[in-house]
Amino acid sequence: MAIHLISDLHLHADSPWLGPLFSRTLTQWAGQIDALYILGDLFEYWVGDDDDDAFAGAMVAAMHAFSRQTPLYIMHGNRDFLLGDDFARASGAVLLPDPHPLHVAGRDYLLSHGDALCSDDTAYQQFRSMVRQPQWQQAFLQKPLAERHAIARHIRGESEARKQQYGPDAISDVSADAVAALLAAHPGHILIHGHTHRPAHHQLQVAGQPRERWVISDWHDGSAGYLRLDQHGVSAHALR
Ligand code: LP5
Ligand code: MN
Repeated sequence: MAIHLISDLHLHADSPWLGPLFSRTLTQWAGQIDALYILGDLFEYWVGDDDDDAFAGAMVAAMHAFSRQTPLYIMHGNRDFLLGDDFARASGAVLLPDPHPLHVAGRDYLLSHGDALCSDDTAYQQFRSMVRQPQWQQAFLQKPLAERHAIARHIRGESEARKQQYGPDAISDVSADAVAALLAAHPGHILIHGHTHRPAHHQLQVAGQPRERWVISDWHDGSAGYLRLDQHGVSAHALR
């Protein structure tokens, strides 16, 4: 039994390596593993399943080919929370709720994108609760595609500027309290998430019990990675 997990690829057409590495990896893994889980932010941003962008179409086609051989699961990230049922049909991927429990080879895991755990980032959490409302999403999806792209690019710019301003630490990591609360609600589960771009294996204590939190690597500057779950537990690997 072997499950692979990836997260935070942020696929976009302007990168010479991201799309090709993703397609190549799918071809390599198809039929070789029991399932692939994508824990959010597969795309740089997603403005609706009706987007006719050729690059996104090619990525969706590669996923569809993969999913004919191997189960494919995907969770929303903060960049691609608008992935919907039409995307799921076209890609063959099953959309998962966040968090999602998973049992592999005798161990219990809890999968999440990770943005909901960044509870000290109150501006982001406000933004998140707005854009995750079905009525807000319906209204946004009714706007013309060009306008949606313009809004998404604007918010991306704001987000990058904000990160420059605040620097790398502070609020962009998960809050210890939010992690403890989630683990306390799921006794015995090993937490796996992405989003923070701080790949690591954390061992912590919650309510006097030893617990574990794995953070999946993002794909950036030509470097990429994944986690593997098998009979030995969790292991981190590089991709090329
Ligand atoms: O993504 P990243 O790593 O840069 O930072 C995230 C948080 N930022 C985001 C925003 C995404 O980058 C862009 C999302 C694009 C979605 C496209 C479709 C829908 C567009 C709808 C837009 C209204 O998630 C960042 C966190 C960081 O992770 C670390 O956790 O800090 O959060 C922010 O930067 C907070 C936001 O910047 C708050 C923005 C409020 C602006 C609200 C304007 C509403 C305009 C409405 C126009 C119709
Ligand atoms: Mn994210």
